[in-house]
Amino acid sequence: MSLTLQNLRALEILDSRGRPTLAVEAWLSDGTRATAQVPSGASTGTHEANEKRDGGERYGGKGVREVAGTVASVFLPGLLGLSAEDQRALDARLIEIEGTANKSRYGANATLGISCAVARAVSASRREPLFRTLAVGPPLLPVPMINILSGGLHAGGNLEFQDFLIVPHGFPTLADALEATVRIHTTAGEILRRSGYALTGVADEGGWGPLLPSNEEAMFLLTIAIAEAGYLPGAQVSIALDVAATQFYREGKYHLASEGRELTSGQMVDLLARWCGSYPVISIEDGLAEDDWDGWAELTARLGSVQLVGDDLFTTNAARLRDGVRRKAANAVLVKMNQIGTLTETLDVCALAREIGYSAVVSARSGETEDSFLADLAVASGAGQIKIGSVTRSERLAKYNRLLELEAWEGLAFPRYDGNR
Ligand code: 2PG
Ligand code: MG
Repeated sequence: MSLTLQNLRALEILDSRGRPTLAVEAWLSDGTRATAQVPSGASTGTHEANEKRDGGERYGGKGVREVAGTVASVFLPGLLGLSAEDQRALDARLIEIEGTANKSRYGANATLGISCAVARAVSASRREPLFRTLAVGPPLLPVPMINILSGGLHAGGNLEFQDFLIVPHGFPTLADALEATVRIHTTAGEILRRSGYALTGVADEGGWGPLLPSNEEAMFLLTIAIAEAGYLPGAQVSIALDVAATQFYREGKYHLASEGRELTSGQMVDLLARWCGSYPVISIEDGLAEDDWDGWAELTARLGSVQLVGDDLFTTNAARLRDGVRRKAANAVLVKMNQIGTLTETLDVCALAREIGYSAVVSARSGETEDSFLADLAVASGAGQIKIGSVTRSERLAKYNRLLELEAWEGLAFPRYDGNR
């Protein structure tokens, strides 16, 4: 019996920052109902698909009640009765109804909520784990990159660089890798306190957000924390960075306000190259700004043995990723569902990355919900890497805990990944 879409409804809920976002519920012809919740970023790239907000007074203009209304009034009539199991056709119809290239008419938050809710309803109807419903190839448990120290827009601008992360790659299981991570997160907190840096809580993604004298101090402290927690920096646990450089790039310069200096693209590349020599760095995301293509080409030519991930650079957009290949920029892509707005387009970017020899890192947003969809998506995509944030705050742990279930109960193996390209 074919499974068709019978109804949709949406609701304004709150994300991990207390900002409105959408929950969408899909009903199928066999009576199955399932919901999905939509994430939201802070350090967003200009080329991302549009996140629609209501404007007006409520929540300072960030409400999504009207957006929620369009799910039933605008999208449902065009989707009703479609096969719920043909995600590609359903997403194509969603894109057609939305009607704009960057989803600026009704919003990528509306399209993504619908896309994910239908997929989850199908998995519930079939009584199979979501990753099996989504799978396009063999499932693969991802190696996480986990935020320990936060800066930039996620921590009140204490530092310019946004995420100082660890990659626990030298462990037999994800469960072991997470135990090591918690130990390193705790140790980092102890070192910060001991060094006299005030800690008043954790940042948006659960990492520590200390006021440090320089960005490099965070690299130094993180390396010490790995060692002091009892692990071998580089051999068991390496460092990944999300510079999020778009956020401090103005008029051709990278403004390191906390250090009172401005750098050119070339000087940024010099700085990153030096750090790669001094610290166990295996991955750098958005080392340069979203449209600094020449800088990216230089960065890639000089540091191509490190994973160089484009987030704001590619915005999970196949056309921009193809542009990147042509310009020899980066060698990896960050994959965020709401940067593009449907599941099909998201998985297509993962497939394209594989085809062109770029690695892919499936990523959460800084504004998240308790929805664990991303964990299943990462496994289904075969990307092999995931970035969720830190090991505190339940919107992050919903995903880690789901991965732990998949490892233990679905028997998925933890891959070996040491960052070597
Ligand atoms: C990023 C993400 C997640 P945001 O820059 O990679 O860390 O942040 O969701 O704010 O864009
Ligand atoms: Mg980023």
